[in-house]
Amino acid sequence: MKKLHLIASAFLLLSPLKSMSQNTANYDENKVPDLILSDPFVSEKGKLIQTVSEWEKFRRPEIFRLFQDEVYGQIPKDFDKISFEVISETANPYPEIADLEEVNITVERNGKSHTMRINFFLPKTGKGPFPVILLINYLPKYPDGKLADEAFWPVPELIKKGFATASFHAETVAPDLADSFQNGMISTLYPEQIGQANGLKALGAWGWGAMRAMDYFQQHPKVDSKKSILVGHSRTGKAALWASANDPRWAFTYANESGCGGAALSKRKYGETVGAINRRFPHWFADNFQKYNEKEEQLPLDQHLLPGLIAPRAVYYSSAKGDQWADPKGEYLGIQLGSRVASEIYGKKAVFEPEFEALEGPVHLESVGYHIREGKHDLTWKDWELFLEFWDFNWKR
Ligand code: GTR
Repeated sequence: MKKLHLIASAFLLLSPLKSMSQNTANYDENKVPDLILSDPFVSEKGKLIQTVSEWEKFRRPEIFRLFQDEVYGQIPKDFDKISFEVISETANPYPEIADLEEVNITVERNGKSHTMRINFFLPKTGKGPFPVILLINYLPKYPDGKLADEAFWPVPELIKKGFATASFHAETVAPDLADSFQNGMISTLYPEQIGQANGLKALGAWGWGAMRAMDYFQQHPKVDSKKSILVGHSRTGKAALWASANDPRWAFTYANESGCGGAALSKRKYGETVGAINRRFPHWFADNFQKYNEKEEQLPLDQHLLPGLIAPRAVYYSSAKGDQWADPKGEYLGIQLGSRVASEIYGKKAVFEPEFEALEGPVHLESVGYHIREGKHDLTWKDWELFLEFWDFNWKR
C-alpha cells in the first residue's frame, strides 16, 4: 500500500520526468510516488479548521485562491448588462415531447459585447418549474445544423425524466484552440486578463458561459434553478468543477472522466501529467500551472481540495476502466479525500469507506458520489443513468 501523508504544505523535489504521451505515460502503480497532500483542515498559518465558519472564513478562501492563482486562473464576475433573445434558427428535433428555445445571451462590458448561444429544451408535459441540467459540450457545434444526436447529450431521455436541459458549445464562448481561444469573450469583454499569470483561460471562460446560462435559468418561470445540475465530460468536466467552485448557484455538479486538472490527483503522475496537459493544451489552465510541469510535488495543493470548494452542494465524479489516461484511481481518491469537507465540516453522511480496489458498485452518499464503469473514455447513457440515481437518492432522501 502506498503511504499517504497529509501535511500543511509540501515542497519536495524529485527528478524531472520527460513529457509523456498516452503511450509513454506511467500506468504502473508501483511507480506512483508516495503522496504528500495538504491537509484541508489546517490553514496556511497552521490553524486547525473545525467549524463551518472557520472553513468558510479562513480555509475555503485560501484554497480557492490557490486553485485560482496556480491552476485555473480567474473567472471575472463583473459586467455591465446581460440580455436574452430567444430565436428560432434550427428545427426542433423533438417537437412531440419538448419545446426548444435557442437563446442568444449577450453580455456587455466597457462598451463591448459578446453573444453566446444556448440550446434549451423544456418538457411539454407538466407545468414546471422543472429541474434543469446544463451540459458544457466541447465538440464542434451543430453537426449538419441539427440539434439531435449532439454528442454526450441524451435530450429525449432527460426530458422524459422531467428535466429541462440545455447545452452550449465551448466555442460560442471561447474556441478550444491554443492560438485563438482568446478570440471569443476573453479579448472582447476581459482583455485585461490576457497575459496575467493567473488570468482567465479557456476552462474558466467555459465556466463563465455556464454562469451566464444560469443567469437565464434564474429568470425563467418554468425553471427551478435551485434544482440545477452542471455537467461536463473530460475537459468540460474540469470546467464544470471550476465553475461550480466559483458559482454557488449550482446545486449538483457532475464531472465525468475529468482526469488531470479535474478530478484526479496531479501528484500521482499516473496517466496524463501536468506537463503533458499543459504542453498539449496551453490555453486551458492559468499560465502559472506551467510551473509544475514535471514538478507536481511542488504544487501547494492537489485536486483532493476541489470538492471542498463545492461543499455542501452535491458533487459527483465518474471514471471508466478503459480510461487510464484520466487515472480512475486518482479520480476516486480526489472525491474520497475531498468528501471530508462535506462529512467533517458540514455533517453530511458522506464518508467514502471502500478502497478503490474493493469497489463493487457506485458509491452514492449524501452530497457526494462516484461510479466507475467498463469501457472507454466517453459520456454514455450508463453514466447518466447512474448519476441520475445519485440525484434521486439525494432529492428524495
Ligand atoms: C484529452 C486530454 C484530457 C481530456 C480529454 C477530453 O486529450 O488529455 O485531459 O480533457 O482530452 O477532453 O476529451
